[in-house]
Amino acid sequence: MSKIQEVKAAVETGKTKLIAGLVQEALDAGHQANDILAAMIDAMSTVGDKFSSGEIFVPEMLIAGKAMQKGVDVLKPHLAGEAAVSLGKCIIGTVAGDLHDIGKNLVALMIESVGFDVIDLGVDVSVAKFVDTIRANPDVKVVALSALLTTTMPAMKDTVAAIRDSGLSGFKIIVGGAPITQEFADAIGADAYARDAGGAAAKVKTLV
Ligand code: B1M
Repeated sequence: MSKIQEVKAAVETGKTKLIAGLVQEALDAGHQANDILAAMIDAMSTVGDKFSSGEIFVPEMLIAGKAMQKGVDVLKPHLAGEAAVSLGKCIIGTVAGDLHDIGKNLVALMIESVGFDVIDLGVDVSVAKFVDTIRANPDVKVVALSALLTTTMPAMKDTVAAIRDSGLSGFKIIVGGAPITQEFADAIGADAYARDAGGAAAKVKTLV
């Protein structure tokens, strides 16, 4: 089994104690950080499929998520470049009712790496918290919303609507997450949509 396959297997089976060492070994063996990340994302898809088919349950999904996060921590310095200029502030969070943050954290990391000062509000972020944070940061340039559940897509819609209704301006809203599409982003009045973390970083640069 190659080092990268070992990393993938360790995420799938939630080897939280081993993962950091395995990721480091994969890097030392010459694997690119992006390829290691892709293998871990692939592992999470398998975990999701196993959850859907009833082969595993929430605790196993949670532990796999923890393993992935520990692996990402080792990759971080290799994924994020040093931005030469500051592009302004970006407020990011996972919308109300949604506890998924692995993808959102990757998006935050990549947005930071292209030069934004990221204010990460975490998960299950209420509409009011988004609006209050924008109000407290009048120089914010981008607001980024993540959702991983079809059941929290309405919360994303409500958040965009509340931000628009607040009358606050001078920034763009970007949305994303597994169930989100360009069509949905257009329908709820977001300014932009991105499918993945790299795409989000590239897109936000075009928004300012
Ligand atoms: Co959950 N979960 N989960 N889960 N979980 C999914 C999302 C699911 C697809 C699994 C499945 O059934 N196959 C399913 C959703 C089904 C649906 O709505 N269509 C699901 C479910 C049902 C649930 C619960 C309801 C289960 C339950 O309790 N019965 C529950 C909900 C809890 C809640 O949020 N209220 C739940 C809970 C959890 C855990 C807490 C156990 C854990 C999360 C841990 C954590 O995040 N800290 C978890 C996990 C790990 C998953 C899966 C297995 C993996 C998610 C992940 O981290 N992927 C997931 C299955 C899957 O994704 N295939 C699943 C890796 C990550 C890098 O990808 O997050 O997609 P992702 O992020 C990508 C893109 O989406 C995009 O870029 C990222 C990187 O490239 N992106 C953006 C994300 N945000 C963006 C924002 C942008 C742009 C791009 O612009 C701003």
